[in-house]
Amino acid sequence: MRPIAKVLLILAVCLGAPRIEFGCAGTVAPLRVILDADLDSDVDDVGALAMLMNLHSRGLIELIGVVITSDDPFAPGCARVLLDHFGTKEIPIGFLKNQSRLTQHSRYTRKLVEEFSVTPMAWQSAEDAAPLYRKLLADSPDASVALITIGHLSSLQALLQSAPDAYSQLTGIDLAHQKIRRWICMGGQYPSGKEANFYRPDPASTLYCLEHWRGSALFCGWEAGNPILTGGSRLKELLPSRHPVYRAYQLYNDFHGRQSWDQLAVLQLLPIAEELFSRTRGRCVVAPDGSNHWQDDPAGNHQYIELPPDPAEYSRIAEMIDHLMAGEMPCGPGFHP
Ligand SMILES: [Ca+2]
Repeated sequence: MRPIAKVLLILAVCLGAPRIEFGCAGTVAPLRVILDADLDSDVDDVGALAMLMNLHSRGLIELIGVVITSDDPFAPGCARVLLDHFGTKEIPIGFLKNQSRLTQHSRYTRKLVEEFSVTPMAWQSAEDAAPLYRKLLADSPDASVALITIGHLSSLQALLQSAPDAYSQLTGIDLAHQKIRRWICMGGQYPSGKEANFYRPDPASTLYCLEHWRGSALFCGWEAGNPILTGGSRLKELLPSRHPVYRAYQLYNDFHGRQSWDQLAVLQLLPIAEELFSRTRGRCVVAPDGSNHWQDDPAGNHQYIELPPDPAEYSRIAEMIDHLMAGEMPCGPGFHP
């Protein structure tokens, strides 16, 4: 940490002020991250990807691939626009290709492709989701990858069901468990409920992934991201207007603010999340209709996050997320994965 930042942090702590300072750079080895997103109907996927690109561009993580689990044919091209804007043309994009029907239903994906692409990326040129997963994992050291899913789990199921191939002699399940150290999942409602990522459009994939996943999993439920409002006037002021993240939020609802379900999942990469959120250990049980309920178990390998008890903290978390989406970095060791 830079001396001035350290002084500011100490001052903030001493004064009991929850104020966040921004402008710090990272110094630690990067964690490898794969994002699996349904970049289409909602805009929080854009915010989550922007946060990851911020961390990646600072060397705090290494985003090794983005898997698009969506039926929007412009979603892969939109992801390409966002990644290219941050200068990361080398990050591969996967797409769930074996779908019977694709439908353009997003308020922003096609517009971003049309407005920002020199050569628009067609969905056909994206890699197929499961082979890309296999390639990325096979190229990674054991237990080195954090997987963040912020959409439905169809592509993850395809990975888990995949057979040995040229990338790896392991089955998909064995490859995933050998390489993925942490699975952070935006999905479900806790302690019980019915949330879209789990029940729409492919609840069978949720059931399959939850039944076959043997590693640790951290769930960020609907109720956690729901009161955290970002993407409003503050983000508008932080970003230049000629920016794909600015344009996505403008097209979505013209900066009227939006819940931060997906961004909370990305925030879990940072140590500060352990200070901000409590975690309950046990097991997430999913029904065939995609609804879920929680079973407490001190030895369980599932956890779900809970917001701080004081709602005043929500605005602090929202401020943090807006700045991270806008490419800024709060000061302090809690922001280094
Ligand atoms: Ca999402």
